Amino acid sequence: MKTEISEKYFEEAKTLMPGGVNSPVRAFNAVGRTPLFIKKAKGSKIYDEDGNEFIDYVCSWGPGILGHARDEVIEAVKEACNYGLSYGAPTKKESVLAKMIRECIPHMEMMRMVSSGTEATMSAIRAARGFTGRDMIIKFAGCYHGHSDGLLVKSGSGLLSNAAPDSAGVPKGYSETTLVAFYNDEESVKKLFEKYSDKIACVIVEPVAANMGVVLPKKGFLNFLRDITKKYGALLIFDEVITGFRLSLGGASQYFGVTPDMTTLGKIVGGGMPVGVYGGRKEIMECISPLGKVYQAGTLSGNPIAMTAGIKTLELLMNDSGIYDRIDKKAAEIEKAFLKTRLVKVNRAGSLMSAFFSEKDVTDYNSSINSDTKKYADYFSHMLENGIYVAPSQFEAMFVSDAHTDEDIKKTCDVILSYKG
Ligand code: HOZ
Repeated sequence: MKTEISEKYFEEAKTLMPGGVNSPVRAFNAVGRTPLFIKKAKGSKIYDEDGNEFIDYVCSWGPGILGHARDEVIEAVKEACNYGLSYGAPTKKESVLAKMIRECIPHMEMMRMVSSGTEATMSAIRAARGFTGRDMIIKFAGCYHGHSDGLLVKSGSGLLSNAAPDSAGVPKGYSETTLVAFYNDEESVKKLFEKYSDKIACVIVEPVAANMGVVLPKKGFLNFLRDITKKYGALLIFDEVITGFRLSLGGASQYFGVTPDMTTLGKIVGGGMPVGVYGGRKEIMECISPLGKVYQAGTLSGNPIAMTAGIKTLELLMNDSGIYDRIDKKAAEIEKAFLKTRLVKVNRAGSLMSAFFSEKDVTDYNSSINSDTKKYADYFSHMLENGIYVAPSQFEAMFVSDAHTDEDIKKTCDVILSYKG
């Protein structure tokens, strides 16, 4: 596989951006390789600057549920560009997208559009604090909710690959109000509520953890979170930046039948453009300025081009009753191939999955971080050298899209089965 051009571009990028990238995991540090510089993408494939072609299972870290550059989305975006790129003023499109979201996720009675998942979770927490008048929050070790100060405590994603789950540069005061519990461990949550009962504003959780690799909630865990937050007057926030519109039209809350007070969205809801959304019960969202006293704003919030990509993407999902079954079946084929190798444990929810190089089942933070990341790096190289692009870290998810063809899936399974460890 030729990589000269990517290598040359990376050398230059390193002189301009920290680590040569604008988001750490992209640097391929966790797999000990030089990142590929991508030239274009279409359907299930991405193409790098050296002319290599790959079947892509990163899918832009989740947004690409329809595959890359789906014609209808591209046409809608092109058309919208003719009318200007940004106004910093209300548009009809914001309400169109908001109504579609509310139709799919009815508990998001009122919402705000922002420009990233990080902004959505940060703002949801501020709303929860403003609404409850309490300061403390509970998050789970290994769950990643973007890079705002108070959430970079025992975090997942790139922080796990660097084996440094807490970021430098976060003042103590910020992290002191963040309490850390363990995913799938009810006792750890109970203890925090017993100790800080009326000080806890909210529990924020990825209903399917997908930033320590994919870890599924144990039966009853999400219901337990629903009950205990209610009991103590705290809000439950589902961070569905990854699972929203991925597991079902109603996301994880529909998939598992648990209704949180607030939900955050990103990735798919922007159809490949920078969009985040936070929302929930009307009485909570009425705390947001200019109605209420919780401030949050953004020049590019509700950007018309981003709204257009989101609307078209959701329209395609909502008008296609078979899509979730199709992507589930494709992912199940890949899961079967992984299991046949007997080299990995697989966790999967619909089209979202991880293969862990672990002897034991991966059910929580500790079993995830004890996976063999060296073996993962070796598997990553095997896949890449054979034309399959998977996440460059054990702790990121694999995403299957509707654009993956039967032929793609067969090739992917063959490459997995040819890996001998
Ligand atoms: N934190 C993102 C995945 N969980 C990575 C985003 C990116 O590098 O684009």
